[in-house]
Amino acid sequence: AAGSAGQPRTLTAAAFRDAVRAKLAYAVGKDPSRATAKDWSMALSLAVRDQVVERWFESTKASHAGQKKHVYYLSMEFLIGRLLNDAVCNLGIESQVRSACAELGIDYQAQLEQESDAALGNGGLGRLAACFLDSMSTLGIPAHGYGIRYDHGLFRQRFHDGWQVEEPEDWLVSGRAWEFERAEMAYLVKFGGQISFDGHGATYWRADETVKAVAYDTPIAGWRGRHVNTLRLWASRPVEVLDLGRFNHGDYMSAAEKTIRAETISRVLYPDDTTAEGKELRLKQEYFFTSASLQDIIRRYLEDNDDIRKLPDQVAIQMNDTHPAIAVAELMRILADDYRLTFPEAFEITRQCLSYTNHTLMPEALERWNTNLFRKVLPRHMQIIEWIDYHHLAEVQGRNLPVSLDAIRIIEWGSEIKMGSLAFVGSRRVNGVSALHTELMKQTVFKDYHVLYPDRIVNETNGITPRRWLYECNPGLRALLLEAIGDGWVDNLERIEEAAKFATDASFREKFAAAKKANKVRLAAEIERRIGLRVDPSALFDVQIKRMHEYKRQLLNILETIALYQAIRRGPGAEWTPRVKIFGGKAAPGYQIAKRIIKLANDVARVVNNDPIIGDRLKVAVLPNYNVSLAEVIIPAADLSEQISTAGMEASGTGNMKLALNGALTIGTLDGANVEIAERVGPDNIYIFGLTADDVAGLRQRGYNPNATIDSDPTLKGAIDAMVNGTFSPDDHGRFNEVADRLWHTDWFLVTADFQSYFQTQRTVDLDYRDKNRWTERSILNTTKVGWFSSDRTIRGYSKDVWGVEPIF
Ligand code: 26Q
Repeated sequence: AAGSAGQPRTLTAAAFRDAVRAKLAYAVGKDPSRATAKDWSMALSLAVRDQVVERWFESTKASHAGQKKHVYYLSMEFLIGRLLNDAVCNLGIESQVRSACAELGIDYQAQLEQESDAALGNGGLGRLAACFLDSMSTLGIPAHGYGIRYDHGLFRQRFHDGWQVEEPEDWLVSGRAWEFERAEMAYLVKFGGQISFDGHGATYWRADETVKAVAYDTPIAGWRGRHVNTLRLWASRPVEVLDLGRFNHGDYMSAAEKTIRAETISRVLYPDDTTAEGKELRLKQEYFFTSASLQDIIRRYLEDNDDIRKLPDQVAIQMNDTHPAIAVAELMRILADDYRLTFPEAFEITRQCLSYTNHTLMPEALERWNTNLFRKVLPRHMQIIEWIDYHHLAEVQGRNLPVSLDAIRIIEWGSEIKMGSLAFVGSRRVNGVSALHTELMKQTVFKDYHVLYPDRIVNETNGITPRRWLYECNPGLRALLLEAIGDGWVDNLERIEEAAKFATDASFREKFAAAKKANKVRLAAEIERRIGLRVDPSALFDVQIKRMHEYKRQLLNILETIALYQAIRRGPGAEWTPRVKIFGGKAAPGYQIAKRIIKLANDVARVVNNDPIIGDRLKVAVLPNYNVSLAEVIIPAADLSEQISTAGMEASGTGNMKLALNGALTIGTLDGANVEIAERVGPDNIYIFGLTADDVAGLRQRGYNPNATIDSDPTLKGAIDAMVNGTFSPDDHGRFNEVADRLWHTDWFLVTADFQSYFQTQRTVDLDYRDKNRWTERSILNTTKVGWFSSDRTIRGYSKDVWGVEPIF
């Protein structure tokens, strides 16, 4: 049925049922009697996809006709997860889809679980990009996401004897309903070779390797399908399909070599979000997708415009961290070498188009490229970066400002390119992702740049999409909110505060608690299914789900678990608040200490869970392969959200927002967005403990000595001792010596410094949880006071402060 944008269309359950049948027969090629669950799921997705496609065409037409400025979000990672239920909910066709499934004799929920989880990202940064796509469609901002279509996303995690084992991920094996290959949308991307000048101003780049970037498009529907944007992911292909010469000579293997070499670029996502190691393939990935995206952006611009100088009027390009920061040099190269603008002109235009989001201040995670490697892979870009560095420095020298020239160099010691500096200098705006993080950017990593460009750094506190992270993943709470306040909150999340007045309403409280309980029963079943552990759904569910990192301090949580275990053993007769500690998270494959901490969690879990003295007072569930789909089951069931990073180190956090929105109370440090969450929920509804970012800086400056702290706290000492005396590793007493040594000697992440405060706060949590009514009241206040953390609000901020675009809704 045709309808204009914004108009709800009618889709009957019967029509949809017939559409699914037709897809099963004519697209999947199966008879209902022989169709597998995967076949049905594919047919269902294809039928839903048709509903999205109509609106997609309209949106594309509307954004061409409207001549609005277009947003391009460049990200190496898009952690989108599954799409079927997301599309169904956004289009508002859930009831029709469910009845159609019932008539066809298939279980909707089971179909959802057939879809592979698209894990084209590591964690927060990639998931943020996915939430932004949802919000840009919901707000009606014409936008494209650009990234890489990895054959293999983030590795799958298994535990072998409690140790993390990585297995390749294979999301494309059974076909993808949501993407369209655009074989005709292809661009050449060059690497290596030589640069020459013809003496008349023209520059030639004779590359020694060329690959083809082929587009795959996924439509992203916003709330109620009013607008649909595109996620365009690039796959790397050889320019020539086969080296027939070699093949004919019987050299079959080497005939395929170029194909393999080319396709390697988009083969696999780098699983390391810890250290920015300067690997050639990573640089090629970064350039590959950035170059293809910029070529595509300029091609689209020139469809409706003829003056390349006016590019910034129509185009805003966002760099998600420095991973696409080569865009600064690539856009200049295209403007100067292909369109024959001068470098100063090209630089001006580039700086008007690009903006950069920083996600970390940790020195080891800031990207740097060795100049020799860089020159080998991207010789022309090396020249351009040298030009930028030289001219930028000269300009600053002329201004006589109180900055250190060494600190603002892009190329350090002539041997390393600092990508953060390149991105900063080439951007119109640079943003941090929480108020605290942005402040620290100004005071630390970008201090000197901030003196030079005091208006360039802005804050855009992260947000999350309430569609996926409440409406879709928490149907019980959704229904309760719809009944109490209608559906205005779904695309205007601050309106969820209208339900705050029910925090003291006995009947609402009861229903809210019942919804939480049902979610906990669901999670308990999932825990039993995955790891065979039975947990009591009325216990306090204490959740820490995030990548394994020393700064995120899973170790602090585990030490507290050990200390609690010891306390229960000493006095099992006391009134303990039953608790289930739930952990989920992957460690980068090369991050040895993080992997050992996973082993520690599993070892502690085994001992605690099998100790008859402990019983249901304490259980530890370490869930393997944490991903978006598992998050959707854990988050709605959480009572307590662990956000316990060393203050000053977590740029923002977004899991903190998801958990609070679903009614978990936070136990956390004053770090990242926790600070802003605390401001909004109020001190009575959050557990803040530990050192502040200032304390941390001061302590580190003075030189922290953990010995005294450990020696003076028997609880802490007892926990660390148990870790090294074999209590949890009877088969290998020394297994955790290195972990303990780090605590005794440097303790860079200040686990010991915060332990006492953390442990005490957890005991307050124990007492508070016993008053179920009061806890539910505070849980409701968390849900209803965090509406500001919608990614819709974040995207409005970018639109106004960074991109200069107007949302159409
Ligand atoms: C860099 C170079 C080479 C290989 C990999 C990488 C790499 C990949 C991923 C570096 C970093 C990442 C991911 C970083 C990340 O997820 N950061 C998180 O971003 C969130 C969204 O802003 C914040 O909420 C988190 O605080 C921040 O840790």
